[in-house]
Amino acid sequence: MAAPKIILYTNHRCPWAHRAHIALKELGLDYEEVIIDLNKPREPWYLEINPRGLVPTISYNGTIIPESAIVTQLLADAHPSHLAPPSNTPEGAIKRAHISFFVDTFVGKIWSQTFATIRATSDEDRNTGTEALVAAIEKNDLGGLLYPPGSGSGPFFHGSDHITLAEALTGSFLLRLLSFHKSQYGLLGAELPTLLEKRAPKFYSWAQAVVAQESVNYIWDEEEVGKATAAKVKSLAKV
Ligand SMILES: N[C@@H](CCC(=O)N[C@@H](CS)C(=O)NCC(=O)O)C(=O)O
Repeated sequence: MAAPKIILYTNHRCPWAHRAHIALKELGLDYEEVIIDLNKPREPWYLEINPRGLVPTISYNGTIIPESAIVTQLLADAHPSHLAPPSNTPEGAIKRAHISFFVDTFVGKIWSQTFATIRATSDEDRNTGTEALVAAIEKNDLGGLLYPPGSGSGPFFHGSDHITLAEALTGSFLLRLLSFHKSQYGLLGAELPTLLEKRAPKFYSWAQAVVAQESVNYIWDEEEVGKATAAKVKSLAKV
């Protein structure tokens, strides 16, 4: 198969766009990136490409596809790999369903609580939110979803030795979840690592393994994103 011509419209500070970068790197696909400045209104040429004005959008051999989960899924489908098995066998379809449920749980229950906590305007609310975040990881049994009985012995989803679509769709959020408690950002409670280690050890060691992968962290600039996020939260609190 000829290498596809890929253009990714993106911004490295965006965790949703970051999903596509992880998949592209894992699949070893070359791509051109066009950085969209999110600090100013979208220009008409980009609104023609994506009327929602959001990143990411991909141009795959000239076909335009928006929305991070759809872009990432397209890449995994078009380039069969370790990310996800083909869906045309019952086993492959079931594995994909497990990945989808895990990602749905992560985004709906864990990231949503993380995002709410990041926007807290007092230390008290931040600490309450951090506790609720760890409680959500426990209650939704993220450890059990990651490593059900019969899993392999690797560190990734279902004990895989390498990153899967589950990690491609969650890794960018894990980078934030594992760094925003640091005092220079102050976006999550400082005790988060201790709480995770004690109450969600499987989730915590999985998350640490994920963020250590080059495919996950090659576009990540912690200081830039942490400081920009802290500044944004502060400006929103003043409104
Ligand atoms: N559901 C979208 C969310 C993408 C999204 O919210 N992107 C943000 C940046 S992180 C964006 O483009 N915001 C531009 C704006 O709101 O003006 C996806 O998964 O692709």
